[in-house]
Amino acid sequence: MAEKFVLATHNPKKLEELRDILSGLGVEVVNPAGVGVDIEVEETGTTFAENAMLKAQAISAAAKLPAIADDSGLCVDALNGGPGVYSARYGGEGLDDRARCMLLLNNMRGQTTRAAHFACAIACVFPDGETLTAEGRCDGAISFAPIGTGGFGYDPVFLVPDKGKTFGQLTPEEKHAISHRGKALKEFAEKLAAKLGG
Ligand code: ITT
Repeated sequence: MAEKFVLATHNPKKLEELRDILSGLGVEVVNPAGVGVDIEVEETGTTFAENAMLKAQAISAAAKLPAIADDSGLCVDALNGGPGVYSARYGGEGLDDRARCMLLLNNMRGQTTRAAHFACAIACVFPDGETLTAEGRCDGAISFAPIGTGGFGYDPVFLVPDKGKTFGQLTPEEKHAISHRGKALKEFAEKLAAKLGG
């Protein structure tokens, strides 16, 4: 029987991407609610890797199952790497994805240096305490206006220079092939396959 993993995220769009990319792995993935777990993990770490580990540890302990967490964000050079680990909370609790994109564009007004990257840390914690980790990064630039309706979060304002398109204009498959999450999960999948004896 396939081993069951809990995807330790409350972000439905992120969950969809994680499920999509992990679907080729031959493992069963469920969300926390699917195993009766409903806890909010405080992201007190200062790095993506620390926060991913905090989430995976808490959910694995609560579910008594292996848990996979993603901590990710957008790091903008002209904003000294911000919003970074604060990407989900940029501008405060009341904002939605669209408002956060507009806030970012406002804060970038007049900036000619548009370089940015997305970063993703994956942590997987097993009930026996064993851990697996992986990281991925995708370089790009901040656009001058939101373009495209695909993806989530900052996708409409993240330009991929090679493609001349934002993440918001890519199909899910095109995004996964080059994204921070796609790259981190590829590395993670290799480590997991080695652990599971694949
Ligand atoms: P969980 O902690 O429950 O997984 P979250 O959305 O709070 O959900 P993070 O703390 O990792 O997750 O914040 C990640 C934020 O970074 C996310 O809310 C987006 O705003 C942004 N982000 C991450 N990956 C992204 C992507 O692929 N495309 C666009 N924005 C992304």
